[in-house]
Amino acid sequence: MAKKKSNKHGYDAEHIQVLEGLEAVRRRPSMYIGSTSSRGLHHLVFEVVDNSIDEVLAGYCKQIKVIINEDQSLTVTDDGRGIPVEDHPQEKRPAVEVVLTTLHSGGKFGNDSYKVAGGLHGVGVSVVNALSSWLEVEVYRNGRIYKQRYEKGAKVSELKASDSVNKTGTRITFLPDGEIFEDTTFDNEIIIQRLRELAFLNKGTKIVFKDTRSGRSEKFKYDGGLSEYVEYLNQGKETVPSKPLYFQKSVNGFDVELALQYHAGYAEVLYSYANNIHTQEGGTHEYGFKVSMTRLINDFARKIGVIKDNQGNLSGEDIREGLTAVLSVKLLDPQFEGQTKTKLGNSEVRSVVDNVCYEGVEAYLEQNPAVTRRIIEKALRASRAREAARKARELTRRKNALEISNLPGKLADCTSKDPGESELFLVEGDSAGGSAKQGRDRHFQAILPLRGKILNVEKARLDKILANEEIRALITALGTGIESEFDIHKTRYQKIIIMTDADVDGSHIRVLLLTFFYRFMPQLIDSGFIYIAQPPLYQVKKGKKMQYLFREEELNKLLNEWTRDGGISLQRYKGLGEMNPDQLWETTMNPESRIIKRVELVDAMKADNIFSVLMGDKVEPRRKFIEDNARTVQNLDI
Ligand code: 0RA
Repeated sequence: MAKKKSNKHGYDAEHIQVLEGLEAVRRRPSMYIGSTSSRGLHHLVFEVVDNSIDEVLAGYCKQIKVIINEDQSLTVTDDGRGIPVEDHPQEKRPAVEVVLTTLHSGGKFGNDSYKVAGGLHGVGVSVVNALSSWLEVEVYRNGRIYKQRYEKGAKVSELKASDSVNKTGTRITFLPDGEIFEDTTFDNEIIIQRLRELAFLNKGTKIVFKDTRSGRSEKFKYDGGLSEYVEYLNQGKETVPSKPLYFQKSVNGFDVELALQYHAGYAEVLYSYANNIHTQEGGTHEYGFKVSMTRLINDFARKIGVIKDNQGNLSGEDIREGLTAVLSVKLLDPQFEGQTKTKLGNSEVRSVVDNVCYEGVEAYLEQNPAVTRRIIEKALRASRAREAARKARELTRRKNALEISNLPGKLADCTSKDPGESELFLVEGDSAGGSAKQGRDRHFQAILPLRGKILNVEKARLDKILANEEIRALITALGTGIESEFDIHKTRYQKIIIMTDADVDGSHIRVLLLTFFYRFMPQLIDSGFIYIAQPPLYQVKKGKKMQYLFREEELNKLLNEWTRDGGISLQRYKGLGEMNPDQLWETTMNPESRIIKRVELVDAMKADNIFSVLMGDKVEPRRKFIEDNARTVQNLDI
């Protein structure tokens, strides 16, 4: 104390310095917490919580409680060691006071455990103190409760020991300063989301949330850690394998934790963290994981002969399609780089993650050949689809795609070049296509036969639709281009008529085509250019009399009328192919006698929905749909 003389106001030089430090925080808060908007406000919460998480990482804290109080203040309680209350050796005042009033003082205590630090976090609780109207700290330590109060960062009471207590920990309550923040109301969702994430990232830690304003409370505790995180991200999806793969290993002072699981969809979800900070920009740990997975799956695919010697590798993207993975590393001195300081820079981390991932996943795959096959086959499908989609895009982008010379070979075009009178029939099957070509009026009717089974049991997806040869022929025949390049003025036909059989395959093709139009060329539907042909279900003959029936209920009526005289012949058309060219013309194509149904947007939306059921992840709804519709296919109104 001899060196530091108190001045007449009772402050020593050091105290003034401290206040100047926190005064700087109050003058330019955004420098320390990014902004004074809601984001900045919640940074205060996370700063305090992160300090408790540091106690978790040091191995001393099992439970954290976050409570929003009725007066809009917020309390964070932990059962860690408690902020030291002993006098700080250099500063000669309680360490807790130093922590709360000195910028970046946390590190001064030099404990060598992992710390949440990086981005905007890690500025220290003193910043929270500086930006609060008031802050109260309670420390449970040495069997006593210690309390102190601050206002706008300055202490208004000395640290006092009070009652005895049989626990350790820290409780910090603060009220954000209304002079600093645009709005001081805490948002439940923002806080809950981060607390849940922290609970996943620090397995076994119990994190409790309570909002006394609304009464809402939540409890997060995940003994499975990242494994439960991946299950959470994949909930409701079909997954392979049924439990996520999970690995945790400490190597050379790094802690690596990894969980992964495939799902039946196509999205890649990869969350990576370093010291509990979400590394949105990735970095060395993420890179190590990706490289490792790509090498491993390719090695395996070659080993089991799915990729041959003369074939190229699967790409990382293909391998990660439908993969959900969470990767978390903890290390002593994380370097954060990049635009938003969320890219891990430590180069040593790459090979450590690579090794942990390779060894762990390899061992699993070796013991589970069936799962391995499914994963590799999924990657192969992704690879084929990606390649086909690329070709399809190239094809539809080609400038001269409109020129007749580039029209698909299967198209029997009409001679008219006036879109207003031109019709394009999309006909299921080559045999019906042949009849339609013979039966049509070639002046204004064009025929594009579509192979019966456009849809196979494989899951169709958007790029798969685009990769389909028949669909590509259709795009070229229409001449409009697709998606952003779509131009309705370029359509070569203003009537596009879907002509399919009245059975399950026919309805599948109809659903696929309508889904395609709905997703890629909705303007055609809006403009009323899409139609569905209505071929007859029966031909009824008696002597010289003949009639086609288009609806099931017409049959009984007609039979009742005609049977009285006897000698009736009845033909049921199961497919378009059963009609000769003249019959097809007369019943289904001749504008004078045919019935065609204009497709409304709602029809297409229904189809799109059915498409999702048919092609979606879940087997059960798909089976149900097919069973239901196999029986009542005539009533299918799309
Ligand atoms: C400095 C040193 C030690 C613990 C803490 C700070 C600490 C800070 C916070 C903030 C919220 N909860 C906290 N818990 C602990 C180490 C203490 C020791 O060595 O005993």
